[in-house]
Amino acid sequence: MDLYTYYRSTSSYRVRIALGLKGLDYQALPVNLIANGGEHRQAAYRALNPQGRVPALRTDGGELLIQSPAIIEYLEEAFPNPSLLPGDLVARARHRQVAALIGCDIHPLHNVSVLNRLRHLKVAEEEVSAWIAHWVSEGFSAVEALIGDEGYCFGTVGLADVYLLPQLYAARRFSVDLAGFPNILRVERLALEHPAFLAAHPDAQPDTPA
Ligand SMILES: N[C@@H](CCC(=O)N[C@@H](CS)C(=O)NCC(=O)O)C(=O)O
Repeated sequence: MDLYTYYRSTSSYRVRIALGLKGLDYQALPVNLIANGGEHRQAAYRALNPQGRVPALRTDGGELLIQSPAIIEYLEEAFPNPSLLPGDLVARARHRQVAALIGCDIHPLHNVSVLNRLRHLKVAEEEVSAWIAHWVSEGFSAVEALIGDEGYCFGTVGLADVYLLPQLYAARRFSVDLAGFPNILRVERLALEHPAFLAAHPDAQPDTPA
């Protein structure tokens, strides 16, 4: 499989973790979101992905898939073992609610194009930072209450953790105060010792700046 990815893209990071947890090999094809106005905006990439965002995954069958939730679900269904979800239906829904909270209600509000839109509207840089901190803190308050108090988000590693670690990376990058989130920080400490999370980390990618 080929993964169109950018080292510090949180959506790409999710897919890299999912691939790692499932022990799947892939070739990383970096797409630089910053250089030359963004390679993701150029015609060659848009011909592959009409939305012009990362990640995108080319399956072994040659199909091009976009949107990290769809890609992760594809991986889960195509390669069910090890699973990212527990067997119990309610427990599965608990993983998915954290994934949706992060993927739908936090990350889109600090995506590159959204922040650039704020800047285009002449919002001052400190207000942009306050905007990011507001949405991350509000979302993390809910995640903190939803996840358990030992182990990964819900005990053993799973889908919720696949979404949480990249969001934490982004929160740190934007200097969001995380002191009020002890459960979230516990999960981070555990995951940052797990080989699949380490291999997927933005600091360990082929396109990570030296
Ligand atoms: N919902 C999409 C979001 C994809 C997305 O927004 N990716 C970001 C990087 S994390 C991107 O390509 N941004 C480019 C831009 O906004 O111009 C997913 O989960 O795959």
